[in-house]
Amino acid sequence: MSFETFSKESKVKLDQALVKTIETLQNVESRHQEALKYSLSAGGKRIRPLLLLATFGLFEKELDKAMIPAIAMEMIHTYSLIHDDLPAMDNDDYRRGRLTSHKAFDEATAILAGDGLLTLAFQLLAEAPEIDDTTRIKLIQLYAQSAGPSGMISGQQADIEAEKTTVSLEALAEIHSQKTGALLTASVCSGAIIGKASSDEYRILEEYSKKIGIAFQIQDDILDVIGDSKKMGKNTGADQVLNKSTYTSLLTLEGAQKELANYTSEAYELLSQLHQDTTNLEALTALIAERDA
Ligand code: GRG
Repeated sequence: MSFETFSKESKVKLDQALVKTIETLQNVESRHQEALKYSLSAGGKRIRPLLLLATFGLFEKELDKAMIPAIAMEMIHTYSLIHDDLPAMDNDDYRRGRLTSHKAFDEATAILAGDGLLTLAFQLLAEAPEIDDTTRIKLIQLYAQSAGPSGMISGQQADIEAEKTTVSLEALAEIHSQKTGALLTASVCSGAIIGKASSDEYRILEEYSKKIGIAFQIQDDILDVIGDSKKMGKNTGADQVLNKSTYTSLLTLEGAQKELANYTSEAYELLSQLHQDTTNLEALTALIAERDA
């Protein structure tokens, strides 16, 4: 199966599963349900669930077994975007080409939508019938660690603190390995866990995921400089803070592009150490490094 077919078919399945999960929830207040559906069906590249499925696909052909962990990951990512867009954080009006949750609804509804998605992700993992209990515990641990205080939350807090000062390149990489990288790493690693990768395969894939985590952020900074089409509106938040350290501010645009190329080629090199067909992961690596939004 080509990457185009894998990606197209998987996105259709992911979109359907996300909407169906929200529509079939029991005892849900209607405005909350509407807000959950609004943010989950706003599009988005679905990079994290695709990474999870592509990694799992190295080990098994039938991808359905990994579908619930994949949508749970997308829910955690979507929660982080809803909260990141809030007035207290980045104060953004647009996300994924439409109004942010707090603009389309109101702040309280957006906060609750984020809370709902984060919690629901763990409920789905706990209930997933296709997953054996040992795998389930590993996934719950990994998702909590990557999204929580030892992962994305600390990355976000460190990013806010870094606005007050100039940070080194090493510190910047550390911040983004948590803020942006943690969920990307967890996506790849969960695909490897569900696929029962050997310890050597797991180590290679984890290292690979860290490279693409940094590559993702460098390209995000590059897009902020060369014309960011994704925001489609005012951004008064962190990315726009004067003198904020970014890959482009620390390295220049050209330097950041070189750094991106270095991380990307290291990612490809790691994939080449695997014995499986890594076409889909290679294509996702290219997508991360070359995306325009
Ligand atoms: C507020 C809990 C909390 C965490 C925020 C990840 C994060 C931490 C904030 C997101 C802000 C941001 C724009 C970070 C830059 C990288 C990033 C995560 C971009 C958005 O991810 P994409 O490009 O988005 O995968 P789509 O819409 O395609 O899913």
